[in-house]
Amino acid sequence: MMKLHSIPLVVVLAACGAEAPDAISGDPTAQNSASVTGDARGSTSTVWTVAATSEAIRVDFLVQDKSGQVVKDFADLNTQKMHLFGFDVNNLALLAHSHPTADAQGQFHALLPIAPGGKLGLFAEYQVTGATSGQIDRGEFSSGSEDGAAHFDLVNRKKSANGLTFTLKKDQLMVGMAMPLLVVVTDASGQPAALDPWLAKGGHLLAVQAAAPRLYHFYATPGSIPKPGELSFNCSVDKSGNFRVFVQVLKHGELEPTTVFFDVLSR
Ligand SMILES: [Cu+2]
Repeated sequence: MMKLHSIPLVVVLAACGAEAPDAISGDPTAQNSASVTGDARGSTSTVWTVAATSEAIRVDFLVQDKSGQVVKDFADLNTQKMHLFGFDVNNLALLAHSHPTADAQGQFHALLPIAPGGKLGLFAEYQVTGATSGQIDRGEFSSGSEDGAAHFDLVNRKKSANGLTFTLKKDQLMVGMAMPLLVVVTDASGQPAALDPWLAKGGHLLAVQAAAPRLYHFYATPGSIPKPGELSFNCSVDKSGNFRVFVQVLKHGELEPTTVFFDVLSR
């Protein structure tokens, strides 16, 4: 049993596309976990129960419909029923991208690392069976300390990780217009990297702005890869300003994705 310690708590929840999430403050000393029902702007909403231990953040959540019934029937969305993303809201680090499964009651469970910046942003992406598209719900958990704001670096266009080099060749984001972000991935010898599809796509791109009010998720479909090692993401955003975009690809023969990020300006 991990030791729980008392920390201030704020849980915020809103459906995807919400302009400004409503903040709900908990009593900072009475408890270290809270269950808060969000303002359901979509047809369903996510109810988060978040608790901090000294080593991790325990996240339990479920999806409910407008009448409060727990939703248990999900369609496959990029091969998975549920995608959970965790961000450090203050310094915009991607802490987790996992695929929890639901228990018999329809509750999903996950353990996430503690956000060094003190605030954890949570996103659940799913598609209810029968719905025409997926949706992303947001939650936020604060451990009280507020350390570090994201520093956006609009200059560095080359990043290396796991023996792969990522070069951002096109980065012209525009509000209300789909624009390609082009990423070239090469291996240690400078040749186009051998990549496998991951979650049914050639690559995944996650985009957030400061404080991660919303998560955008774009794909490079395998059939749209222009050349080996090239990933073109058709990105459409509805806000101007700095974005941090996380590129996730699966190196050939590996099981876990390699992730890098770039900072880009949306005009
Ligand atoms: Cu996922």
